[in-house]
Amino acid sequence: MIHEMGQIPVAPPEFKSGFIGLIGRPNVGKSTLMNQLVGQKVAITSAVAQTTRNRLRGILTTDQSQMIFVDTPGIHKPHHELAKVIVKNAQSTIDAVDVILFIVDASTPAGGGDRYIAELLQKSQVPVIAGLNKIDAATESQRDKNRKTYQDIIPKNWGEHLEFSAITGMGLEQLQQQLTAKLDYGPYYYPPDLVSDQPERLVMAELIREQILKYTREEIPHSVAIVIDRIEEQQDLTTIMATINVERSSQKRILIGKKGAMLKQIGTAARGEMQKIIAGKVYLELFVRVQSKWRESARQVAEFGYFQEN
Ligand SMILES: Nc1nc2c(ncn2[C@@H]2O[C@H](COP(=O)(O)OP(=O)(O)OP(=O)(O)O)[C@@H](O)[C@H]2O)c(=O)[nH]1
Ligand SMILES: [Mg+2]
Repeated sequence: MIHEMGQIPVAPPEFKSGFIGLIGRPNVGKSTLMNQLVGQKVAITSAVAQTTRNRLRGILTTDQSQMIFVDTPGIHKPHHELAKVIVKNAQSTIDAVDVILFIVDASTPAGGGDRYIAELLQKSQVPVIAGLNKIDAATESQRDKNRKTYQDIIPKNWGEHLEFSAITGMGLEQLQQQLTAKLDYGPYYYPPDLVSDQPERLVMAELIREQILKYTREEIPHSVAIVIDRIEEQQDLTTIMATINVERSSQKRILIGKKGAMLKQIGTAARGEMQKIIAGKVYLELFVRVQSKWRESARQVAEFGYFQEN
């Protein structure tokens, strides 16, 4: 049965669907979990906190359900305009979804950041499931100790918390069951074969940013904004031109590296990732430009594609 739109089928009776917000402090593994659940790399991930800057959707469709995961930036205390916008977007997700998965890191004890978010979630009417991620990264006795600290901040009316590993996949089947149980009957919101609704430009920009997160240190990962200037598609070759904006000329020097070595390394790695999702070859050209203190400027933050989404 095909809907008039041509792509979205009519859901069978008792089909469940809905939006599931992935909420937690930075670096707990929200994006890694979303990728694992939908079975594809939809969001970039890294060991650096504050990797995710945009709300991203990853879609998992089975015969019985369609779960739309909304990955959000880690909620933290914002120190500049960029952080203010991205944290607001994470917070406004809370009331815009059907279920929330509150994710914490089982390999460390609960901290002030987790407590703050737990309190925020308690004020909302949306049902919450709490999940302890990274259980592979702690010994059993560490896990026991940390679990107690999380039980102190997780309200009893959220029900039993779940434990899993986004990396190994341990516990994820049960997580999926619990999430589906919380969803109502509903339609297909997206065609069944779609895993992400991100525009191509954003995907390309994120793949470049991912390599910068991997190869640079300290303030640089946080100081970059990627703008895709042009995408040209010929038969077997896609040409992509992008500008990496940084805040200081010292950062530009580091990003370019000795005789351009760093930029080349980043470009080669990003191109490899791009070729995994684009059929055919990619030619990637990167420019680095200094935009002094762009993260402090509301105008420039918006110009680079970060704006309030509700
Ligand atoms: N050992 C282990 N590491 C994990 C697990 N899940 C995520 N990680 C690692 O934790 C780091 C952060 O993961 P992300 O998925 O980027 O975390 P995030 O919550 O999306 O972070 P922000 O976007 O900054 O809010 C990465 O180095 C991941 O590989 C897990 O289950 N086990
Ligand atoms: Mg993330």
